[in-house]
Amino acid sequence: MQDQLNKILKEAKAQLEEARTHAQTDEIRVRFLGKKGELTAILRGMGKLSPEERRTTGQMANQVRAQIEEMLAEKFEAVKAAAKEAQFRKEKIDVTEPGRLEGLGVRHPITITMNEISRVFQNMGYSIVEGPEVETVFNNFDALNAGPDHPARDMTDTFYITEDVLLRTQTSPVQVRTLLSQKPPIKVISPGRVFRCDTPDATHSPMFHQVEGLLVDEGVTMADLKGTLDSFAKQLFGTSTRTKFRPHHFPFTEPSAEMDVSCFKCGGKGCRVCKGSGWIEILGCGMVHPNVLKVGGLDTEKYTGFAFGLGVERVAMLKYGVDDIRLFYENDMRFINQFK
Ligand code: 2NL
Repeated sequence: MQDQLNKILKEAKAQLEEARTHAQTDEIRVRFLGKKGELTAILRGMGKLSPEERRTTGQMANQVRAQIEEMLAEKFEAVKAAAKEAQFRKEKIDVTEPGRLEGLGVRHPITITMNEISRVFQNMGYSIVEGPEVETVFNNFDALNAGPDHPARDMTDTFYITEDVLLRTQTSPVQVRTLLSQKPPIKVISPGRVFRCDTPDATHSPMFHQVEGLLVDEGVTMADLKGTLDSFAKQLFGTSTRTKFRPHHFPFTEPSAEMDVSCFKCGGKGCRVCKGSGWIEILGCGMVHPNVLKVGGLDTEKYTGFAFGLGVERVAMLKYGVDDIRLFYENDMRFINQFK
């Protein structure tokens, strides 16, 4: 029986050396010390022994049990530490590793151009005003002297939402709101999106951007308009830029004009950008029509003003040499990233 106990002790020791996990160790505990375990079986069989033998065997069995318990406790500690170590290894991170660089966005070329235009006018003392893209027919047409029969009001040119509500075709309705809510001197620009019922092609898009400007005060003349817009052209396209004004027609201004700038590419000699003429058409302008000033309740004998409007896409295409307006709306990063 004592041989058997020694064998059990040796066997338990051998098996525990092999054990690697908590589960394996616990299996060994059950195998040797459990109710159906080998040591328990021996203790049960001790009834047949003489009292003398029972004492010595009992003592030895208790020692073996204590030793196995001690080995088990050590092993449980060891596998616990090993498991912790393995988890640490798995979760280890290198805090010195450099971060992954997120791709930084860039400003859209239309935003860059609109900001440049706006900054020039802000430096001349103009305030920026904004308004809704969904407008009333009154603010977009009636107030701008484009009466019920004006061709621009046509269903085929304008996105109507209802009979009285539309997507603004220019940003002038923002300035109409300004005329209705502020007293002169008025000196504002209104950059923003506008909408026209056009089929897209290289030079047309149903949505594009505009910057309009309005100045109303006592004694404003065409000379103020010309001086302001000439200064604007020199700031945007370079100090050697010359301007010329050609008569034109808009319902909201009288007289009306279009302003050309000398070609910033060839300086006026004639090239591909200016189509050989040396001049590039850049904006529409004029003296605010008295009917428009009257919408703001102004005394047209006392107050006069000038206004202008330009297409941002057109300026951006000229400045950057982009030959198709649709490139601005595809958001292909290979295109957009070139304007950083
Ligand atoms: C163009 C021409 C223009 C205006 C816009 C305007 C606004 C008010 C009163 C009078 Cl509130 N006029 N705006 C004036 C002349 C021309 O835009 O070709 N835009 C792309």
